[in-house]
Parts: sequence; structure tokens; C-alpha cells
Amino acid sequence: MLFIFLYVFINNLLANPIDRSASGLEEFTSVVDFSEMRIVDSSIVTDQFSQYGVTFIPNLFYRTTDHPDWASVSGPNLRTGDPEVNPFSIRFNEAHLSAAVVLIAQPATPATITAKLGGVDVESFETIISIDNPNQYFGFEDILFDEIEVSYSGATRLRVDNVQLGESVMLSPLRITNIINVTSEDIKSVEIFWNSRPGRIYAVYVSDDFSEWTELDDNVASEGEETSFIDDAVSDKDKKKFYMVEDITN
Ligand SMILES: [Ca+2]
Repeated sequence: MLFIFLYVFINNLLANPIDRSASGLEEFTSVVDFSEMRIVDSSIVTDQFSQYGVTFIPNLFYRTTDHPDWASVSGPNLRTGDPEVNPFSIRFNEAHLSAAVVLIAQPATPATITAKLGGVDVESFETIISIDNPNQYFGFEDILFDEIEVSYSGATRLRVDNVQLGESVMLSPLRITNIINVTSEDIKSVEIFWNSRPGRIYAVYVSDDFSEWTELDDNVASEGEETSFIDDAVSDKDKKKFYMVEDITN
């Protein structure tokens, strides 16, 4: 039997939320403070800072000025309105093991900060974002993610500044890691294992010629870091079978 692979990512670390931290990450490889390039006040910001590693979904707005009361916001920054953008995401060009960002709100608001990878939630926490909070960094450490989503419930407006990017990671490709033949007197089956990622959905295909593929299942839920599927349609006539696993989440 032969194994082929498609791309997926592995996430096997425990998240460490950064919630109202005074200075954010202890170590970071880069920070985006929005003085890297100057754009017109109140402009819509989407991918203008992508060369620095971040994109804003659906968008934020560029603001050229700060205020003496905003402890961790200085110089150019981003704002959630006008009109209000809620929720919004900071998407990274690469997956990172840590990232943090300054968020302030006036008036204060409850908020949910969510780390995502490939559009799937990885970790989330509830917090309060407030201009009166002296510690204004939010984010995650010790987790693999490529997006921070911020949603809030108050009638308020947020300012965003100083995106700190930690170490980036090359993501592991999806591959079939093991195949076990189960043979007894009247049962013949094959169990296929692959290195999955939490929250994903997979399809499994089979072929006897590597050309024509038959879908065995299009809804195999991830079991975490490793997922398996049992093909019990194996007969003595099968000389060889090829299996393919595809990440079909979304
Ligand atoms: Ca700034």
C-alpha cells in the first residue's frame, strides 16, 4: 500500500492566554506599530501592512493621532469605526507560536478574544477591554495560530496598536502516519491513521489504481492530534489499495 499526503497542520501545545498584560510578549520577532507607513487619516485598512505580517478582516480604520490618556497606544493606530467593525480579525501571514496586541475601548466593553488557525477556533477567552485598564495587551502564547479575532458587546469603539509577533512556524503537512491491517477468520479491514488537527473535518478516499478515487467518507471528525478511519470493505481479492485523506473543513 502507498500513502499520499495533503496539507494540514498540527497543534499540540497548551494555550496560554495573554489577558490584560502590561507589556505583552516577553520576546517577539517583530512589532507593527502602524508608523511603518503613513496613510490618510480614517482610511480603510485591510492589507496595507501585509508586508509587515498582518492583514485586517474585514477591515479597520487608520488613525494618525493618539491621546495622552492611552497608555499603550502611541502614534498612528487603528480604530474599529466609523462605521463600526465588530467582530474583526488580525490575520497573520504565517502561523505563530505567540502574538499580542494593544486594545483599548472607551467606554469599556466585555470582549471575546479568539485564536484561530486556518479559520478554525483554537482557543478563546473572555475579558474586559477598557481605556482605564493600565494593562492593555491581549493575545496568546504557546499555541499555534494565524489569526486573532476580537468581538465585543458594548456600544463602544476600540483602538488597536502594537501587534507583537512571536516566533513563526512552518506547519506540518498532513500525512498518513500508519496503516494497520486487521485480519481474522471472517473480518478483513484496514485502519488508516493521520496527523490531524483539532476541529477539522476530513474525507477519506480509496483507489486500486491511483487514478480513479472513491470517497469512503466525507465527514470524518478530527479526534485531535491523530485521527483514524476503518475501511471494512476489504476483500481477499484486493491486491493493493491506495488511501488518500483530505482536509475538507469549510
Ligand atoms: Ca502606534
